[in-house]
Amino acid sequence: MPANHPLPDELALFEQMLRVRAYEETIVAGSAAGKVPGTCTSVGQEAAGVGVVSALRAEDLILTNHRSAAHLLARGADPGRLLAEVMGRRDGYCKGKSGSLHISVKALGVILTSTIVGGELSLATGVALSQKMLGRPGIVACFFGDGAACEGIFHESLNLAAVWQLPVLYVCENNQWQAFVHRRETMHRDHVSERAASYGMEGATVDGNDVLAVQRAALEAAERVRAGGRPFLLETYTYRSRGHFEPDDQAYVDAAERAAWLARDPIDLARRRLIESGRLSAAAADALERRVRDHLAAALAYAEASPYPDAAEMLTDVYA
Ligand SMILES: Cc1ncc(C[n+]2csc(CCOP(=O)(O)OP(=O)(O)O)c2C)c(N)n1
Repeated sequence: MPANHPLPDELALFEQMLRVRAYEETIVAGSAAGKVPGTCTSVGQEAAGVGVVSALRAEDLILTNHRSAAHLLARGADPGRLLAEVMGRRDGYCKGKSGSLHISVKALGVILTSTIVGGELSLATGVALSQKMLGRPGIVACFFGDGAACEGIFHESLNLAAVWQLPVLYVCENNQWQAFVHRRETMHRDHVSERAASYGMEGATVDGNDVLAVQRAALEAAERVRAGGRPFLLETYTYRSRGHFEPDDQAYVDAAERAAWLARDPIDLARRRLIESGRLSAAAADALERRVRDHLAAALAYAEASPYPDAAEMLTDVYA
């Protein structure tokens, strides 16, 4: 069952973030070693993804983008099957045919990953229309970046969802980067959420590195979508700590800006808060981290042991 019943508490959120970080670091190390194809990681954005997904219900649906590990793992995806998918193996969630950029896990309500930047925006609007027409209870959570928010499809999708009163929680993960371009070069304002007003929609920005703040904001936003049957634009303000994809030397990144964000690493913040409040000792936090890493090592071994699909399967389960 997808995570959120009961609502994950601070400790559970911390563990989920550790899992996402360990998963991404497995990809970073595996790609450096030539074992795993390089891909886009969400290091630094764990609180933004985990916090929002923790606020969703089992019947809610998710559409996401190329930086989707936190959404999938927080929803309950198995890291071994995700790694197998990224590595093109038969035991991957899409039998190794999607890689990380198109993965879907229908059993968990993750309808699709779009690598067409902004593609998920219009598709989420369409999925929400079908939810409404069929009288289904789940709302649709749509994750996208600040770069996608600068594309025309953002306007069309949000405008239509507002006019037709569709149950979509649009979640902009404003991680300051759009591939190799800083968002300051494509946006005059710092925040995407303020655009909601122009659609007659509610919007809010939350500190995307504070997992509890994200969970609270997402619970409130999702409740408004659920109760009012209308869209909401939530912006999680965060930072992409690593490059656009692996490998990427980040030579184009402003070192001072990166250092300032790294000092607010979401996992360090959550760990410190748990220790200061007495909920967790430093030794217990270290042990938890080791357990999560061991689990990821086993997940990688599982993925490596999974065979490649047979050549005869090349044209099955695909449209084109
Ligand atoms: C329509 C389209 N244009 C360009 C690209 C190449 N591209 C892939 S990711 C990316 C940056 C997207 O930035 P953002 O939406 O902020 O997401 P982030 O990568 O920061 O998570 C670009 C330009 C693409 N995949 N699709």
